[in-house]
Amino acid sequence: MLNKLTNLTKTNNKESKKDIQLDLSRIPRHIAIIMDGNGRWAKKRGLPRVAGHREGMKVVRKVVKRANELGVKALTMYAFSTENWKRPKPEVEFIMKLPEQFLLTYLPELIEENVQVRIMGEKKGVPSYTLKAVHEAVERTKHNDGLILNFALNYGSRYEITQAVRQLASEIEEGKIKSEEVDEKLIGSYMMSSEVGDPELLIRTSGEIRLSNFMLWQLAYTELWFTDVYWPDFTASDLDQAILDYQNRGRRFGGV
Ligand code: V0D
Repeated sequence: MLNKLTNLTKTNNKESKKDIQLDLSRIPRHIAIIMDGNGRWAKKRGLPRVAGHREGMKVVRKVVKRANELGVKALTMYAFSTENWKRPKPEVEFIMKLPEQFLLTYLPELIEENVQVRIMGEKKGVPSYTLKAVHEAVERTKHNDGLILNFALNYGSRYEITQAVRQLASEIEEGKIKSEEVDEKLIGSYMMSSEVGDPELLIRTSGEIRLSNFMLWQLAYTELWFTDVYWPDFTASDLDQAILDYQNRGRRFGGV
């Protein structure tokens, strides 16, 4: 039986054009993305690092649009890690204003496209103006039922696991749960991403081949895809390529 196929045109360096075929019946439901290389992108152009973060925000918008067209159900984007506080204060302050910018510019489009904004991470330490913007995005899209756009903000995976263990331990102490009842499913339900489930595909841009404390529990069975492209240069066709590679891996190793 043939699955539905889509023809996409991929353009490389404005010269070579290559058709890529995506199987629309096998699109990953949940894609997680480590949006790395914004600062390096800016430096390469002689711009301040924050210019890269601003450009990176525009790419979030483009990727959401493409993912939505392809029928992806959830995107988890690593926006700010618990380690990112070590950066220079002005850079952190700039980044913390991006959610507000993002809303002002893109919220109407996101609502029109039926996107639901969600957040995962530790609220403590995040400026109130950032939380206000994020809260507004979540509130104003909570009645939508399309693509879930889940931002990991002040997120660290070991911290998340620690919280889950602490919560579980206290419920065991209180006698609400028996230790024998603790299994993988139960542990998973204590993770911040429990609503969106595990990603089938992880994308990391900018050439680093590591997970950097991102979704360690959830990535157990995930296909990992790395590219040298800096996040501000990432395009819809890079997303298509990542999904195509994911589908080809499935064909090699999956059941017949
Ligand atoms: C900077 C590249 C959108 C990565 C993308 C506060 C680093 C741009 C948001 C955003 C960031 C978050 C929540 C929300 C609406 C928008 C965002 C941060 C960084 C950290 F409800 N882009 N973006 N948040 N960058």
